[in-house]
Amino acid sequence: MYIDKETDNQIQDALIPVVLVCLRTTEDDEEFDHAVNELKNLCEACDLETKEIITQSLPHPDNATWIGSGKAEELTYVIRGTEAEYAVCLGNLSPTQMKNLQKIIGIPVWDRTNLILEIFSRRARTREARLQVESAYLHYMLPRLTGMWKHLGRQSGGGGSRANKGIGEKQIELDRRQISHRITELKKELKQIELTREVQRRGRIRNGYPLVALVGYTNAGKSSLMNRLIESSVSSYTEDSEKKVFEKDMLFATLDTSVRKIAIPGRRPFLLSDTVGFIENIPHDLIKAFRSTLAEVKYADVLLIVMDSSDPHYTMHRRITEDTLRELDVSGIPRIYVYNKADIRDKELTIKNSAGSDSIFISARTGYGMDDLLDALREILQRGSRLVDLILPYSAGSILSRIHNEGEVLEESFEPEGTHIRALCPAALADYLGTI
Ligand SMILES: Nc1nc2c(ncn2[C@@H]2O[C@H](COP(=O)(O)OP(=O)(O)OP(=O)(O)O)[C@@H](O)[C@H]2O)c(=O)[nH]1
Ligand SMILES: [Mg+2]
Repeated sequence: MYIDKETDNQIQDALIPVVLVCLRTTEDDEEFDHAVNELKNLCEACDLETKEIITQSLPHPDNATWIGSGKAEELTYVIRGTEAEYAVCLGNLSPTQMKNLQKIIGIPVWDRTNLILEIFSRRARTREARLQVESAYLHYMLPRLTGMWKHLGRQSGGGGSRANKGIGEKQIELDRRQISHRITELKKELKQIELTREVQRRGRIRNGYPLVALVGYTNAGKSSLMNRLIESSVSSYTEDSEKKVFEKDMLFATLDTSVRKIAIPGRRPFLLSDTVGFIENIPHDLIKAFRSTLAEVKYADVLLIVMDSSDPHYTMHRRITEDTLRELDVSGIPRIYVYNKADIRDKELTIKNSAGSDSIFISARTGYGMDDLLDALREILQRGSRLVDLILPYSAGSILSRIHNEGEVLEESFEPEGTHIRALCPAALADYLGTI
């Protein structure tokens, strides 16, 4: 459920006991174990304590109750024994399955989408992220309103008489209208925010910095890599280089897009964006809601696909990341595959990166492989760049700073006639310098 500030505080005080209900439709043990483990981690990220895991193997989910009515009865005993307050399901349930299962077991049922929405609603910090999550949550709620007002009938003592049923239905209709109205409002407000972002983005393009985007599975170490690069950055180049981003061993630590300027001595400055992590079967409404946040990725010059190379499932994570990128329609952007956490994978760090490869092993924690990564980045950004060698009069300060911003300065000396500069510049800048 979407939780407001007040409830959020109450929940954070204590862990809530839950039972995981895992429907197994796959033969593959490893795939299933990975999914169950991930569900447990998602619960943890939401302050829910797993008391018991119930598994049901079926070729297809049961239309009425998702796990079948026999298993649902069995679940009620487990719930009684564990005092679980929620049943968290591995999978997504239809509104009917959710309603029926809830009726049998007598406690609220959360499916995976619900759980992810809950985490997102707690983590969202910026106005945009909050509105996006609210919009995704309302879309999720709309078809699930039926049955929510049953208690109205019961409270007025009618026990299902026609008149009392009417109260609930009227309330649902009212809610539905209110929710639809709110969705329209949110859409408008988000559109406005998106326009502002677009203006900021264009401003950045005018500044000429290349944009590098960090993408990858949640918890791979994207924010840690960003912080490591911020640390190596020269703070005098930019005020916001000190602003580190939030990193934590937790699924979906990052929800908001942050962009920082990275200016490492001897290298061409670039903008780096950190974005929300991906996960398998990410709820569709959520992808839709976060599309504008992820638009940053669309405008990137290079994508750094970050993976936790110490996780046995990193190839699966890479596939999921690539599938999500395909959905975002960013197939033409050059990529570097960044195998992070090399310090766990190989404690001695004997892995060597080969020059020219698009797969780089690094450790955001120890700093291992950072130069190799920056070299790989330089190589991609230099494609199409040209060497410019000229003397600029001292009055041309703005052109000089443009070369510093957009190009990579190889040599700079101060002569009586002006600044002698040798730099690798992107084609557009080199063309412009040719005309002055
Ligand atoms: N040992 C080790 N741990 C790392 C490394 N990089 C990141 N971590 C840890 O991995 C956890 C997740 O790191 P984050 O940087 O928050 O991961 P993220 O990809 O930004 O995750 P989301 O924002 O949730 O998508 C944190 O506990 C980090 O300290 C590394 O190179 N080595
Ligand atoms: Mg992060």
